[in-house]
Amino acid sequence: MSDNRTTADCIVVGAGFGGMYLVHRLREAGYSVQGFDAAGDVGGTWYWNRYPGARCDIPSLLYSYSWSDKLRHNFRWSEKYATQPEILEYAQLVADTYDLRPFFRFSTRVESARYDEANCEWVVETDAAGTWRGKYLFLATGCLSVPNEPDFPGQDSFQGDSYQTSTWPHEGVDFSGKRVAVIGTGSSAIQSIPLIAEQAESVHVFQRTPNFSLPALNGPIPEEERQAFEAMYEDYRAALAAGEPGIEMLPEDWEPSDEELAEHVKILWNGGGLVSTVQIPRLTKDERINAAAAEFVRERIQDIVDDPDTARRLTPHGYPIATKRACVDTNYYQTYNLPHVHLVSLQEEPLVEITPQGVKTEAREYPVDAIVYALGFDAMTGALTRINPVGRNGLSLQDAWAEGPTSFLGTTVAGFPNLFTITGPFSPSVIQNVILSIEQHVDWIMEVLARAREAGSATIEITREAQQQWMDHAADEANQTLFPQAGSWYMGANIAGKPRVLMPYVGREYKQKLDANISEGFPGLVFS
Ligand code: N01
Repeated sequence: MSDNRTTADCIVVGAGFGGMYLVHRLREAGYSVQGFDAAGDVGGTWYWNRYPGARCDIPSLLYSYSWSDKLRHNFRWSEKYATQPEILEYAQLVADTYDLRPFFRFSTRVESARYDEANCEWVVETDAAGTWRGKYLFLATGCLSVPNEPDFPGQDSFQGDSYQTSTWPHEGVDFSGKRVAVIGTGSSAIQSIPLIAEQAESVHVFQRTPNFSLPALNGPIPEEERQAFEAMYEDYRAALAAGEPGIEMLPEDWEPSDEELAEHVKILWNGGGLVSTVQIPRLTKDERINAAAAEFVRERIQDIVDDPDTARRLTPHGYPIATKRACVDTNYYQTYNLPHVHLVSLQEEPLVEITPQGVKTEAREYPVDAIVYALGFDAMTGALTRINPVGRNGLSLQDAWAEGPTSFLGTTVAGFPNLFTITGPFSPSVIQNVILSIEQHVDWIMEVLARAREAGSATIEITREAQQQWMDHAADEANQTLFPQAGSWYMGANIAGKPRVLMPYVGREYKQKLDANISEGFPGLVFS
């Protein structure tokens, strides 16, 4: 916006799917809004993650807002799992359709925020738009938006080209004739390695922990599937609104015989993608069920990969399947059968340093022309603690979270009045379709704001007691699962020094709990 305002009712950080829906709803409700995003346009994580093969792992038809029939009818997803350019195109259509861009300043990073207790408002410092004040501050900063930066000895001396999957060059990269190293084997690497291998002269993949990856069975969406989706759409949306999964599931108390279990886990290979893991009840709770599923996937890796030694090194052990987010791939394991693709196990030969020529492990040096770092993110809390809002009594979020994050419902934090997080810690966020998580949070927030407006409240704040009750409940739910057994980014384990706690809320009926909070008059929230 080209006016000289420096105040708004609502300040929104992030122009991804969270920030866009929020800005739309706030505008509709008549608030003045100013949004900021460090990116040059809308799209959030899909603006930055442009590496080859980047796709969603939730079926595209579901990886869409449910609140707009207009968008649904005006956008035609081409494949079961959409590519990053197509998702970005969808995000741009959202911005165009609802005229959202004028409410954002792009290429503008929010660097800090402090609560001005005397005036009951947030004071936000940006790098390119000065200081802004707003009654409410919304952090729609995304769960996977702050890269885990490479920090290897010698990396600055490397004479070839270096890339990060999470900040890929917009113009793309041509690896033809190049010797390429890929460091990391999470979803980003697993999606990009087969495509990099199509171009490169050689690929060396440096793997610290083998991952479980399931075939996407991707392809164009058949017309009959599209029509079937349209036919069931209203029922599906009603199910989501009631907090139900919206897909057919086995009952949670399913107790299969060993034979039934062995038969059912085949769904991991013929179900296509992550949704198949959801269709195995108690996969992340029951050791027996999990072990059968994990063993089935291990056997498939052995079947696919020709070289027994490579197959052995690719086979995950030591943590339950789906407790690190399972990956979804197209030809990942098959790629290791190509003569120019090599797997280096960093468990067998730890990485020592990056040299001017390439990657050096304890066993040898691998000369390469390019290094792709696919090291993941400071997930779920990284973007929040980087802004590090300072709330009541000068307490910063980093200090408040020194022992681990705290939150009520994943939407608000005690000591930080009028501040809301979208898909914050202790909400399902990344454990379910994140677009759905976003909608649930924005819808709840709009109800809270309506109540504050009705009551003429200057502040909205969660009590420490209510927050603690939610945290205790989230911890109880977490402790009934196998998630704590894995060193995952869900647990903060991928970032040195980060407290270990299961950050996504893994209990059932989260939506019902949000709804109950509304219908019971927001217990725990103080409107004053
Ligand atoms: O990141 P990751 P990602 N030395 O954290 C390794 C979503 N996503 O960007 O496992 C050597 O999973 C690390 O090793 P380890 C999705 O939710 C979705 O790939 O920590 N290696 C690991 O192998 C996903 O889960 C899609 O031992 C190091 C890798 O780097 C999330 O984003 C696509 C290392 C990081 O894997 C993150 O995925 C892409 C070091 N110092 C992403 N540090 C879809 O399909 C880290 N590693 C939708």
